[in-house]
Amino acid sequence: MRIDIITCVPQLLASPFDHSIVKRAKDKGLASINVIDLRDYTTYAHGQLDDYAYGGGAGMVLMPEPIANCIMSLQSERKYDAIMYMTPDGEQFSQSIANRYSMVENIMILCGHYKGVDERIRQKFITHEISIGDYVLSGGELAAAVVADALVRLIPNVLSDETSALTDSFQDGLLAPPVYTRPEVYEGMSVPQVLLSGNHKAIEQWRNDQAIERTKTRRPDLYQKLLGS
Ligand code: 6GU
Repeated sequence: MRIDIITCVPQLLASPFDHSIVKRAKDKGLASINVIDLRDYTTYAHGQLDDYAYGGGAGMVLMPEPIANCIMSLQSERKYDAIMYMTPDGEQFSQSIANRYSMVENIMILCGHYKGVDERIRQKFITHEISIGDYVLSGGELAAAVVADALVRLIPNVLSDETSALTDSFQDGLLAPPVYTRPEVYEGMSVPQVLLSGNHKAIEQWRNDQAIERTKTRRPDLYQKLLGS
């Protein structure tokens, strides 16, 4: 999978993909993530990318031409399966959206900044507008990093058995059960006996019970959805 992220603040994405699972996916040749500096595509003097909003009011808007130049230049190189725009008024990102895109070849992600991008760019190019939650970030960059990370770890062969996505929270609609490692007793708190029993069936049962209990108490909304499905 190739993910191209277009931003006017590439420094914000300097290193999030150079560590851990995403780094390993890149090293294995299963993913490539490219950060593209919008300033390289500006058509205005002094690298200007934004301007005042028509109609007035606070905040700058990213102008359409540099973004269009950038998107069309990338499109001339390859076909994109999706062109996403990160925006708080987009569809809320979820594990099911991540699953849907984890199989595709090429994804472009456009990051807004300030008051966002000119509406006409959204109309002309964007296939999916995505938010990562109901709070406001300074720009789409950190949200794009969230989306890229969630997608890359789902690419086949990125995760090993030990890190399997199948046991992730949300993958089966449930929160993950609690986990423990050494020591067996920490600050007077013992690891649940069943996990030391070697009884794989009992362990599986306990984890499933815990996952259901956690979901019921912490995310009653998710639990109701499961009951309905
Ligand atoms: Cl995608 N962008 C911004 N600026 N803020 C957000 C967001 C995106 N998702 C949640 N808040």
